[in-house]
Amino acid sequence: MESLFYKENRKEFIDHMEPGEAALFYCGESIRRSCDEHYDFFANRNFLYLCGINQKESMLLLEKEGETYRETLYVLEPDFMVERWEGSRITGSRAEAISGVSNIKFVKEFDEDIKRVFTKSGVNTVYLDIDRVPKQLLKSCADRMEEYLNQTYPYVNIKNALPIMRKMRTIKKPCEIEAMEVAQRITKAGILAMMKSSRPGMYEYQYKAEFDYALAQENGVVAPFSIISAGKNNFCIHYDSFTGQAMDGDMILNDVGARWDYEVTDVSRGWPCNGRFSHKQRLLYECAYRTSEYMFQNLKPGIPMKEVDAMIRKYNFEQLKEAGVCKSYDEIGTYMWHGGAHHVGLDVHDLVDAEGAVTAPGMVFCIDVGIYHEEWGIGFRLEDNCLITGNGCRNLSKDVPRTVEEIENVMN
Ligand SMILES: [Mn+2]
Repeated sequence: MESLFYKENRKEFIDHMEPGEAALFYCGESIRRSCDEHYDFFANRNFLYLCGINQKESMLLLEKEGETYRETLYVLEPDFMVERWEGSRITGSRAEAISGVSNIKFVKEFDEDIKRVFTKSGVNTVYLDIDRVPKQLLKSCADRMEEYLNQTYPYVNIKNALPIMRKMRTIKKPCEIEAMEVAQRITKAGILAMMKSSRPGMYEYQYKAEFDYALAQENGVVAPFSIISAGKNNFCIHYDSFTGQAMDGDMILNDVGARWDYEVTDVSRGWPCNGRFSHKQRLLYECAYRTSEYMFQNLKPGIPMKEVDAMIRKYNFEQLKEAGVCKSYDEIGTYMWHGGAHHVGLDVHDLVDAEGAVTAPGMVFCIDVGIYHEEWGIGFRLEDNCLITGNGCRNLSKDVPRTVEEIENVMN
């Protein structure tokens, strides 16, 4: 992304602030796993959205004073010995070029600055990005700052930045769509590699290796998440062990994506490992395909998101009824196990304001039609990424083989 994207995002957040308010965002820290090992660092997505800096312990401070505002980005100071082990830290000039923030400081200067903000500058309210989920064990940097402020500056009012961030991230900017389109092309290469190498006897980890290899050929892209399963393992929705073997007659399910410029895709395809749909596989697959097509023909701005999910369910029920699989709508839960529409963006289940939302141009969400027929041993999902446009919608993942014919042609 260009720095202008981040600048505009910060401006948009600042427009929500009143004079005398500040906002603080954290990139996050590296979490210890065991002994001297750490989990892979994963930058806070709201922080990334506001400044594009993917470097642990970075912080962004926004202060609104009258009609003007001040932006300060804190990055870790150079440390020759640490960098010898962990790699080089971002420099001030690089951080400025990426984020468009001109006031770059070191993390060690932060404590003094915070004192100034809450004692001398007259700031009485601070926004923190607080996203607590049930059973959350670890306190985030924002949680700890909230506690610190409550103890040290009890007169400071704390507001949650999360609802504003959710709103902002709901509508994608053109550069985000462009990044997603690159990610779609890479995802397609990965899925094609799996389809082309597919054969009975192949292990799930071999499919995954094909997918990962194809992604790596595209500028070293690493899959952000992958669900790849065969046969009965398809009945575990978030299966993650990659140990099963595809036997002749099994369906392969893959629910995968690629990340480009931090934007992800989320695409699912199902296919017979032997390259030919059986009668029952085709019957079920075509129900899902017709449902998906129906959605892409009918989605447009102005539809409540709740309705989108209901449309998928109802239409797919009609298809399954016609196929003789499902008699009454009460039974649909036997074959459809999950919702069919979640937003994608910086996160795969994107942080957006979906509750009560209505489709609008620039929204990107999955149309995910899953059918699970345990008695027949057939489970798969057909999941594409839908961009709402000015008067309709566009399937961003349409180039990944979707019809029975397209899939069989690729595989044979
Ligand atoms: Mn998915």
